[in-house]
Amino acid sequence: MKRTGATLGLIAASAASSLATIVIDDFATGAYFRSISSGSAVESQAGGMLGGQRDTLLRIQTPGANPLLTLEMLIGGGIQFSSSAATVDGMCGLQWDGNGGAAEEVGVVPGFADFNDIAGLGMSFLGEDRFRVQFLYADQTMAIQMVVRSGGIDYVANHLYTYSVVNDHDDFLFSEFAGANMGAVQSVTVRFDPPTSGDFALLGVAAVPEPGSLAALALGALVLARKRRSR
Ligand SMILES: [Ca+2]
Ligand SMILES: [Ca+2]
Repeated sequence: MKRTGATLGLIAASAASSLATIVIDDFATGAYFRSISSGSAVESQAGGMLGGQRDTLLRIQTPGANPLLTLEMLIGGGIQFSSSAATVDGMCGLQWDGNGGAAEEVGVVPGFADFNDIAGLGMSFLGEDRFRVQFLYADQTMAIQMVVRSGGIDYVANHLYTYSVVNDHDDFLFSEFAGANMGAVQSVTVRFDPPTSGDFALLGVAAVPEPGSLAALALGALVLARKRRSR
């Protein structure tokens, strides 16, 4: 069994290294801590994430009694959104646009103002086929909106996500952003909107290649391992 695991691991590792996963943010840099009891906060942190900075948005939607929302990023521990009061309804957003500034959008949909006139990330994701939002946990079903900006236009996809197992993830296929030029992406934005008292933590956001080839390799390894064991 030990040998099987090692074989699988080796094959998976070599396959992974030949496929191009682009880490957008693994929350290893750009430490952050912010609590609000009213309104919203839009801020920017510098670090080794894609584009060299991340924008954060924290907003109280319905305050309830004694509202307190916190967004905290501990180095190596992911980023955590927490509602300290059971009656507060909030949301948060993360944006990578390669621009050191951040501003809040005024409108119906809470979010970031777009910097229409900048190249932004100028990023090509042509070697990948989906964005992966990696969760550490989430205590309630939440709405997740992902926005890809290219050619000065926002392409939007909406999910309703229910966390199920440890280290679960939610994938946004590029096909959900029909019309977006994934070869020249200006910015990537994710908005998390949990219901009242919702908490969640993220381990990372990445653009990953189509997993078919990796799955085929893993299956091959399994078949090989079974043959060995049956001898
Ligand atoms: Ca909410
Ligand atoms: Ca920015």
